[in-house]
Amino acid sequence: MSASPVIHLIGAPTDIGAADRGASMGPEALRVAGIDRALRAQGLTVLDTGNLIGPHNPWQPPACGYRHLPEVIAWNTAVHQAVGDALRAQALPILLGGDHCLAIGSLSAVAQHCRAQGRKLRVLWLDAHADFNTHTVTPTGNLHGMPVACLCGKGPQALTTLGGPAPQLQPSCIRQIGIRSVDAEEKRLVHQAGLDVFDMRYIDEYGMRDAMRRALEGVDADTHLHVSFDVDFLDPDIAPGVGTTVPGGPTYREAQLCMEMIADTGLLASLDVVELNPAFDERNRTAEVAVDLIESLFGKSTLMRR
Ligand code: HAR
Ligand code: MN
Ligand code: MN
Ligand code: MN
Repeated sequence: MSASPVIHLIGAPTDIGAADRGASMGPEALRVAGIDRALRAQGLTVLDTGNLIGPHNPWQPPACGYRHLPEVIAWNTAVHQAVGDALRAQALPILLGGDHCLAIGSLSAVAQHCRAQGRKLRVLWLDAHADFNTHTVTPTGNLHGMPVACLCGKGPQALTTLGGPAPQLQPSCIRQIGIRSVDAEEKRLVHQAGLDVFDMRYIDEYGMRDAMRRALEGVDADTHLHVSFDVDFLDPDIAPGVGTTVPGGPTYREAQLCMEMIADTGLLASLDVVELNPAFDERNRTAEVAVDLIESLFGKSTLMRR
């Protein structure tokens, strides 16, 4: 990443892969909470590219283990294109979701870009969930529970090959942080893939600092760092505005430290902000917390750096 890239905000107003309606309002809630102003206050140049367009949510039951697969493919194709365009323009894309299925589109573009540039990739997946279900084991058919599996090559071909031949990601480049809700069969698949998971048990025992130090181990100037920030990563006490709250998540301070330690690397090169659901929020406070945390992710610190 060059010294101070232009940031492209890319709105993807859809809840096509989610269990609840409402994440489609996420991009606007983040704008209302002042995401562009907050980033500009850090001295960054921000271009809001507006919202992508895609199919409406038909709200149908799963078919062959997937809900809304054709629509999920359409949205992810649009996201893949937009994120790829931003990266080719040497901008830093921030995907404003939308539900987490959209990470298939963004990370397939990031992975493809890294392959083309010969850069290493490290993905930090901040989430309460592992998102490693497949159509045979998913309890719901919701594709927001499947993006990591799809990116690792397990999923419908139209999604696994969005950035070229599958898989888009090697499990070895992924670090999951904050995990505390994994389905029984999904757990088996996570172990099988050998994902590196810093779950809440780990954070309780060793602290966020140690988790992040280890999650960032081995990144260097040749590393593209991607953060996929599922807002349900945060404890529901500070972030009620998501569809699938899970108690026992990181506190405000733990989440700040997580973001600050990522900022300290200076390597952040792309970001997803997903699963924010204003229909469940209280006076937009979850969006405001998300914007606070994003400020830290881009280097805001309370005091001068030591
Ligand atoms: N594991 C459950 C399922 O697959 C719930 C997944 C919820 N996912 C998100 N994104 N909210 O992390 O249906
Ligand atoms: Mn998720
Ligand atoms: Mn989640
Ligand atoms: Mn492409």
